[in-house]
Amino acid sequence: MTAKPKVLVTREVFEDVLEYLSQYFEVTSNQSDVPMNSETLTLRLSDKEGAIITLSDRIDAVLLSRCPRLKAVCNIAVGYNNIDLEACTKAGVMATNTPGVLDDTTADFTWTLILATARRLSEAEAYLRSGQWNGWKLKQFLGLDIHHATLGILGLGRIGQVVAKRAIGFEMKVIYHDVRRATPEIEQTYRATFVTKEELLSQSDIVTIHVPYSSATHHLIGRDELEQMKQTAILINASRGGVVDDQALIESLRSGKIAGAGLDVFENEPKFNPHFLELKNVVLAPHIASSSFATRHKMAMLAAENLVAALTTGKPPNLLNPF
Ligand code: 8YV
Repeated sequence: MTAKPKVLVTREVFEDVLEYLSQYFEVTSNQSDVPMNSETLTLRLSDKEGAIITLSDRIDAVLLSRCPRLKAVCNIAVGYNNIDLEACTKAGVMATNTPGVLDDTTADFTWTLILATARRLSEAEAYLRSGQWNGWKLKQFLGLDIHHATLGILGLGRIGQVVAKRAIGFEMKVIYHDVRRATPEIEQTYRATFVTKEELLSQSDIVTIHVPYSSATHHLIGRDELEQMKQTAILINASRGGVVDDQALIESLRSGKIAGAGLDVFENEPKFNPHFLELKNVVLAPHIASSSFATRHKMAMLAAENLVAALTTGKPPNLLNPF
């Protein structure tokens, strides 16, 4: 009997996912969930053929040069900016992600941020919890109406489309900008009108971002873009840290150039810019947009299925770098 291939699961996952992987592989897991720095990750991967990884595990040329047996790295995430795809291809390593299974849940959370930010929920709750509430006031925590407002979606991909679909119930006007214009069918289905980035920024009451992070989208929203937004508008980011220039956003929120922001992602997670904490007009979440029980389970299982397919057939369903 030949020995089973050795694989590493870098973070805690559901037990049934480990059981499934164990049918095919000799699994080293990390159920104690201690994050690994890049040296530890490299050492643990040096004798492995495959890995289930997450966004905090950086896979680059240096690591790959020290892990000669590695054939597949399978992200538990749809975003894959933690993986240097070119380096993987050069090293003959398959890389996969988990598209599709998290669209609804991530769009739902985007709406959680939109509503909470527009209606100033974090600020109002903090006020109540601190014992300051001493009576009803007509002008207390006046917020922004979502219904019939203009929603600007930057990136009308899988998640952006579901966000647009939810907007129909709020009878909103939906505009979008993307590097590629959507087909007329998609525009019709989601009742979304294509506009330039400048038009989107200046017309939207809510700007919500749904683009992947890359050098092309680094600081897609910076000082200039924030200047173009309405003073009454809010910015929502449940995509990736780095797409927004956090320092510029903090300055805009502080000076009232825009009304508020709802953020699930930050530059330098988890060590985000502490000045966010001083601001009342921001709703903050620790990168949990896809975190429903069902969806995180689907993501982990899909990553495991990708790894099994990669190491048994060489054809994982969500291969990012065909070669
Ligand atoms: C994940 C995400 O929870 O899928 C993504 O790209 O940002 C989140 O859904 C996270 O990346 C875990 O690796």
